[in-house]
Amino acid sequence: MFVKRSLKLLIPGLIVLLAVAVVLFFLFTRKPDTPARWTYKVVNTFAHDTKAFTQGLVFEDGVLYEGTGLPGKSELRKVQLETGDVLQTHKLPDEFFGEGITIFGDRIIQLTLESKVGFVYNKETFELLREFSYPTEGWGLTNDGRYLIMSDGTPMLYFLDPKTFKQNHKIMVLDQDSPVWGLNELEYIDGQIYANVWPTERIVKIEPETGEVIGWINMEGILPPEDHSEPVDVLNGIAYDQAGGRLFVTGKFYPKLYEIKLIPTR
Ligand SMILES: [Ca+2]
Repeated sequence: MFVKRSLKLLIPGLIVLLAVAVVLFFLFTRKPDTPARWTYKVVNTFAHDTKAFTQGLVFEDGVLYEGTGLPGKSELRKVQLETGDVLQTHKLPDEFFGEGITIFGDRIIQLTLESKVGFVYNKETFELLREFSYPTEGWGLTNDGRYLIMSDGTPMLYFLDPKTFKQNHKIMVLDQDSPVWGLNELEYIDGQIYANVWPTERIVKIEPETGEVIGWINMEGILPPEDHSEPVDVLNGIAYDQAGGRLFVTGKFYPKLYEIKLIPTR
């Protein structure tokens, strides 16, 4: 009698345990989800300098900071959002091809394409404070508040110590097991990394812990045909206004900079 009663109690418990085990098995052994898809809506359009070969873009305290590329034409700039006016510049020596920028505290950090040299500036004065080196090419740059995060055109993202500029760790960006090549300009937004994918009109959203692609933003048509004046180049440059929740994008030599909203398509 006692055994029967125990079994009566035990069996439902075992069934619950089995159900939990099955759920856990599928949760932890499943393949990565198909990435989400977004398109965009332009909510504001601003002027952008058609001489700016945009390689880095950041928004902070009401102004844009922009890093531009090409030898002899590379600069660090402070730009007024509303007018596109260049408020402050620092020109790089002619041999350097400027790349991604990020703001970390009171400093601005800027990469270069093939020189394997990065520059650290005073955010207010643009005074060059120091240089550092890294072993790869330099493409995009952002930070998560703890590490600098850089791309080099491969599927890798490198997490650098912001004081020593040494690599702490790296991740490979995978879209359901396929490496995503051409990771370019970067922006860290609310715990996710957004990256322009060179030379496309797509932005990829990345999970920083694993490198898993969690979404694709299709930016096709962002530059209307009437604005395709030569020598307009590719979409590049993502900046986020944390306080205002505004997302900005532009491109190399683009005449416009856009504030966009993301629209899920599935
Ligand atoms: Ca950026």
